[in-house]
Formats: sequence, C-alpha cells, structure tokens
Amino acid sequence: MKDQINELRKDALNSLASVTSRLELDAWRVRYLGKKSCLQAVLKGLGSLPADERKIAGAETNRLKNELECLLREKQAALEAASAQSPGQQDSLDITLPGRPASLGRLHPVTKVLHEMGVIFTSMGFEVVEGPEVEWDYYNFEALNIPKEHPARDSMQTFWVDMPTGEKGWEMLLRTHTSPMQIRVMEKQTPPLRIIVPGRVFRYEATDTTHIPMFHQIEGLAVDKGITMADLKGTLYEFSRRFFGPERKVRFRVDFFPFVEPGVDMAVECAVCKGDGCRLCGQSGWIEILGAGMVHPRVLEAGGIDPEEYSGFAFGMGIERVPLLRYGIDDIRLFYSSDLRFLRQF
Ligand code: 2NM
Repeated sequence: MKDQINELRKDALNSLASVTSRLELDAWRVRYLGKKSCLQAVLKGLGSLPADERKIAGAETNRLKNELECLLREKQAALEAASAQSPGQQDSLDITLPGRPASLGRLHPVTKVLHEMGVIFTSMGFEVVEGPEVEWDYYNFEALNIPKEHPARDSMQTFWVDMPTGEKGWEMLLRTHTSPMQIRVMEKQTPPLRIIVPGRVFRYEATDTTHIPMFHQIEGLAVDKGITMADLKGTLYEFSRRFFGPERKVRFRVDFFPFVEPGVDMAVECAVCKGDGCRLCGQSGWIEILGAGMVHPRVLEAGGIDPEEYSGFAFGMGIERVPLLRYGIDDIRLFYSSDLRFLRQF
C-alpha cells in the first residue's frame, strides 16, 4: 500500500512538472484529485485492509491528498503570475473576441469642398497649383494692381512679417488671397494656361460668427489668345451646375476688383427659399459665392504676358462660405474649434 502511494506521488509530481497552462492543470487535477482519480481508488481500497494497516494507509493517503492540493494551488498561482507578465500567452488571450473598432479620422468639411471643386475644375482642363503662404508685398498687392496707396489695401487687413533686413520694397506678409501664385505662374509659363490655386489665406480681423483670421480660397485663372467674358460665364455656369446642381439659377452682376476689368460677382439662387427671400440670403433670394472678371492688362503685364496678344479671365471664392451655406452652419468658428461633435457630422 505504501509503495502504491509513493508511486502515485512520484507520478503526480512528474506529470505536474510538465504542466504549462491552466487547461493542462485542470486535466491534471481531474486525473490526480478528481472523483475517478487513482487517489480515490486507493481510498476506496482501504476498506478491505486489516484495521491497523487501514489506519496507517488512510493517514498516508490523506497526506498525499493535502500535498497534491497544495501543489495545485501553487501551480495555479504560478501560471496566473506568468500570464499576467506576458498577456500574449495562449490561454490568457481569447482570439475569438471581436476586436475594438479602430477610430478612423475623416476629411475636414473644408478639405472635402476643396477636393470636390478640384475634381470639377481639373475635368475642365485646369491644373491645381499651390504657392507660399508667406509672400512678398509685390506679389500679394503690387503686381495685382494694388499699389501702396490703393484703398483696397484697407479692406485687406494684413499680417505683416518682420524681415531681418527691413529693406524698403521687400516687405513680407501672410498672403491675403491666393492670387500671388497666379502672378508667379504667369511669370514662369507661357499661355495657354489654366490653373486653380486652392489654399489658406490670412486677414488681420477680429473674430466673430462670420470672420476668422485664417480661411481658405480657391482662385482660377485662364489665359490664352481670344479669351472672352463668354468663356468666363461658360466655365462658371458649368461649375455651378456640377457643384450646386442643374436646377440652381446663376446671376452675374458688375462688381469691382482691382485686378480685373470688367469685374463681376456671381450669385446662385438661395437653396432655402428658392429665390423668394429669407433670413439666410438677406431677403434677396440670391447668395453671392464668387468674384471674377477679365484679368486687368496691368496684371497680365506684371506676369510678363502681352495684353495686346493675350487675354484671360480669373475668379476667386472663399471656401468656408460654401459648407456654411450648404449645411446651414451659423458660426464659422466651428470649423476650427476641433470639436469632434461638430466635425463628425460631415
Ligand atoms: C477674385 C475676384 C476676381 C483673381 C484675379 C487673379 C489674377 F491673379 F489672375 F489676377 N487671381 N484671382 C480674382 C478675380 C479673384 O476673388 C474674389
């Protein structure tokens, strides 16, 4: 009987040494301590022994049982500690659990509008170019027919950049529109040219529901022999049809911009009241969305293009206005407040 118990102990200890997971440990428990275990068989066999042997063998068996239970608890603790240290271990990782959804970002509503417009204009043969956000006074104003004393400078409050040299005539600023890039392209390329320039622009203005010191613009320029106002209207009509839909009416009116002559503003029928007049359109029934015109001869000259030989049209629009009107947003500052509750709606 004693041999049998010792054999059983040896067997159980050997087998426990090779256990590496909770699953294996459970199998070990069933085998050595469960209802149908060898230990139980020994305990059952005790009844047939003579009384004095039964007492000794009973005590031995109980000791073994306690010993194995103690080892079981120790092994359990050891396995738990190991899996806490390396959580990748097979029995601590349930690979059948569904994964946590990754939090995906999305494009900003202003970026989306810029992309949409980019697709429309590139399909009409315009090329997208980008330019520097810090510009020379020359490209931002002078070359665009806005000399130093021109009143248009007052309506474009400018962020000036302190230059280390401070040389006169070489002042730098944060561009107030994307038109400076149009001059840069005219200088470098010869017509025919068709470009659009999307990007950030900066105005030194107090912030309120309709003003922010940084916003986006997209400007277009087409220069070739024989370009007329009809090309301007055709291009911008087509843009409106594609962007706002074929039903929206379009209106052109005379307007003034120093870099064009003649200049126009284009409005589309108000989407809310369909032209009847409402709060959104200020009772006019129209929403002004862009300025445009035939490029001023002096501007062509500044770009190194002979205005006797070539003509061109140009247009520019503020981007934030478009999603503002499209979604009925009442505060432009929401675009740049990084509030995900707002941004997730687009
Ligand atoms: C506007 C309105 C009208 C414009 C003009 C030029 C350039 F450089 F070709 F002369 N670029 N953009 C332009 C014309 C911009 O924005 C309201």
